[in-house]
Amino acid sequence: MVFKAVISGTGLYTPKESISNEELVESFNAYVENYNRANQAEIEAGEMEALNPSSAPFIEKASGIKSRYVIDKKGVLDPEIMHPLIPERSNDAPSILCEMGVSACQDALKNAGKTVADIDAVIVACSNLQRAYPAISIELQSALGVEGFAFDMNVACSSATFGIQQALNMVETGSARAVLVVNPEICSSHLNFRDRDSHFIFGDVCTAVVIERQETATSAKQFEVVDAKLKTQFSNNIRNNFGFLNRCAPGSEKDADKLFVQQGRKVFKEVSPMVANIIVEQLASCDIAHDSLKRMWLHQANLNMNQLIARRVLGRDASVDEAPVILDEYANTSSAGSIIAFHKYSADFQAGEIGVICSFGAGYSVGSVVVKKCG
Ligand code: CO8
Repeated sequence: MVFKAVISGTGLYTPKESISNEELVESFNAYVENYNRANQAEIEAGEMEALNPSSAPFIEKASGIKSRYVIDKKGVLDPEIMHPLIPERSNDAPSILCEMGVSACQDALKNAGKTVADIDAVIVACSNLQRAYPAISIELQSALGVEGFAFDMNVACSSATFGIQQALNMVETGSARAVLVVNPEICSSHLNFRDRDSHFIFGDVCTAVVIERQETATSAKQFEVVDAKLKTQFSNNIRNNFGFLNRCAPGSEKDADKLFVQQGRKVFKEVSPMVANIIVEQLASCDIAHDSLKRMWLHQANLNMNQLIARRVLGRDASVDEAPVILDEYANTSSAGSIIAFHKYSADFQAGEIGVICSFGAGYSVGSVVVKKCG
């Protein structure tokens, strides 16, 4: 059997607390002052390097980020702590990723006009999972009351689009009537807030997407999936070595490479043309002229990067209407970024209008999904 698949609804969970660049920089610079004071003798003797302060104008200019939502503001901003404080929960209580997922899924189901009885599968697709097993997706499936099956997957920032592609396969081949793809991202927990080059990059959020057969879809918000293209190419330029083998190399568990590390400039230079080429080739293979593209919901890592990609695709500068920006408010939320943009900026689409949801990041990985508004 081959069924046509549509994206019939999206959902968003946004944490209550947010941190401005100014607040983040104040905390970082307090840490720098404390560090330089504590190591003054060694620094003056040339035995240690002094740390440099961060700057809010630099952050906004280099990335386009103005603020980010976080699960725990107090821990992140305390110069003595500089990470979120998220207490462990008993095994009988829902995990925090599951809780975020329930909220985003309820929103997505409402927007799709569906109930849990219509869903056959749950995919949790995100950059970092809080435990090895049981799968967060199976816990979420149970919390929602979904029959059928669930699994977790991770392709870093491209997890959502890669998850959508898996859901499309399931719906099109008939192994599931409808699938929830869920992206709980607590990026603040694997960000090194003591690293000046990257302390401002990430935020926390959860998104969810309902993919179902076109014949069952009733939502006014439904988009036909015209094409989905995935591409990966190995790179060490974005890396996090946290994992279950860390304890087997005693003493290295707290090294900086057990958190997010990147060569930001290299990523920018290598990934931007790769993404633009993939979108251009995909549109050509779908016989879609670039001037009939209404919008690109791009991965939200860096504003300058998105403007460059959009310019290469369109052959001219893109307006914010053509390439909407949410990273000013949310920062980089890994796999959720392009879905937040789609969630917030797709209601004005008329039947037949076309857009591209495109994510890119660690791996490298690129996932590009061409969608057309249904009538
Ligand atoms: N304040 C003031 N100055 C600074 C700061 C700061 N905070 N940081 C750096 N500088 C200085 C540097 O020292 C440098 O000074 P100088 O020129 O004197 O040497 C100057 O500013 C320029 O530094 P950079 O070259 O590093 O700055 P860039 O212009 O390249 O901007 C960015 C840095 C914003 C990081 C940029 O390179 C970027 O955004 N690149 C793209 C990165 C990207 O897209 N990454 C995707 C990663 S996300 C992903 O795949 C998901 C991973 C899984 C999720 C992980 C969750 C935690």
